[in-house]
Amino acid sequence: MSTGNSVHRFLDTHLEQGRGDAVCARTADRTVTYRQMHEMACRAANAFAAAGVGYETRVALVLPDSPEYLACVLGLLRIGAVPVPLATQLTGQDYARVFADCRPHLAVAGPAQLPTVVSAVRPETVPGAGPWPGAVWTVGAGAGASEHPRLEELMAQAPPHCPIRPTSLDDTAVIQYTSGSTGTPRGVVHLHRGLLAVLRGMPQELGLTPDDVCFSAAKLSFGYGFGNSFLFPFATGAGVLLMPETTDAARVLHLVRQQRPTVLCAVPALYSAMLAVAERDPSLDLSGVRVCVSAGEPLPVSLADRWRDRFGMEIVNGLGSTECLHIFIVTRPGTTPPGSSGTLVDGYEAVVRDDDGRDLGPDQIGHLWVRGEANAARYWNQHPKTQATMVGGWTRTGDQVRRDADGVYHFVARSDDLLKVGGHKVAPAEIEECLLRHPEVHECAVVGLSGQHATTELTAFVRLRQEPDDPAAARRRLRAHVRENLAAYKRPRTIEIVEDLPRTPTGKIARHVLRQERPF
Ligand code: 3SK
Repeated sequence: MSTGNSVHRFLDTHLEQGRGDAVCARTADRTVTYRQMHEMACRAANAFAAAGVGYETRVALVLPDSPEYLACVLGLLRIGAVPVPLATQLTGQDYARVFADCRPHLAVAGPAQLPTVVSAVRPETVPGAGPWPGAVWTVGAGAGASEHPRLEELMAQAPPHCPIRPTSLDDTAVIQYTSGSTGTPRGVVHLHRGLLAVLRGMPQELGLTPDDVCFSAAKLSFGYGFGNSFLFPFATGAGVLLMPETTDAARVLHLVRQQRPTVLCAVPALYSAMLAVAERDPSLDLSGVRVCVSAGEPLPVSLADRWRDRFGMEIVNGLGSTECLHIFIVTRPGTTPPGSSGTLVDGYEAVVRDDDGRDLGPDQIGHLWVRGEANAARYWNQHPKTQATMVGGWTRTGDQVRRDADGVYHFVARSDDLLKVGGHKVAPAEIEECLLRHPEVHECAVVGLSGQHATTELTAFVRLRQEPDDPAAARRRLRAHVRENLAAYKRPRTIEIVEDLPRTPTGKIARHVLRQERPF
């Protein structure tokens, strides 16, 4: 046990080393120094402890990115508790499933998320819901907020100092939720040792210094954003710019121009949307940004080229996963070939294996396995899945790649049918199940097609029980159904009503046929 062996310790170190007045976090209208963040984290830690949060206690965070979010994460780590960051756009059913899985003692919900989170705790709104979390706190003021303790008030009443409770490197630090191939959310358990180990890689790769200001359009609830907006800047003593609002290209560009971050991290779909804005506004410049990072889904070469032509900057393209905590393979602009995924990040090893786990040679396509101290210890509550995925220190990434003779990796596809849309993992099976619950639907298949600017868009091919008199009206009914039952990022962009679905010789739906654009 030691008090010095995890990331939250960096906060105290910055103060001890005279960096208390440096900017830690800022938003469009607020600046928080490292000293202020230290006090906020201590107050949050004391408020959580007073509510019965202790070692290993899980606390769900359903919050927009904000200094309070970081204070919650740091406060929980300070007392040996476990933050469970969750996406803000899930449905009540989704939250109920995650709560039943990780049994958080408490949830802290943003004002916009509060009604949905509360619905997930009430059996009368979500059957089978509860009894976790035992209480829901909120921040700010929103609908129903008066019934729920407010984080700011609890922090204001709590003492401003809180000693770090010792934890071991092998204690659980954070549980990050990701969708599995069936759509069932899986908790990825990261240890304190992993949070430290990941710092050997991307911060050096990006050359981060205390003068940097990192801005991640990917949110803290996504492993990519958790590294970009928390682990990396905190470890370095850099600043972080946080955007509480829903990700939107115009807003991101506005903040970049107003706040002048030096590092910009986003998913390809957002780079594409930002380019569309920039193409309408020739005066738009991003001159303060020295490095742009893309991850979450493959970066189309044409998009990377257009970005370079417009802004004079190569996008650094990363391949990563929640299970490996962050990016493990990354491009080096000017060195790695265009369109490749790049080479290994420090601290990670990789092998390419066939279906039977045998190592493959150069240029052979196979499954990518990655090893590194940053890798997750296990899935929460899912021992068989852990055993299948994390074997002898190696993690199956679920990616199909080939490594060329120079050791450069080339991404081919996801090994299973999981799709990545705007940085989110999306399981077609979950969307299909939802559509199949509609009385008019006979069968359906959901695939990812390349949309505008070569990003992935969900398309549902639906065979109805009866030929509709008015296909447009039928599509509208299906749209309303998915809107009611699925989080926004899981809703198909296109619903095609078809007479039949193509099949393989064994009778399975031939998804590869559906993936060829507009086959009917
Ligand atoms: O690409 C991803 O899915 C990812 C997940 C977590 C952390 C970092 C990355 C790039």
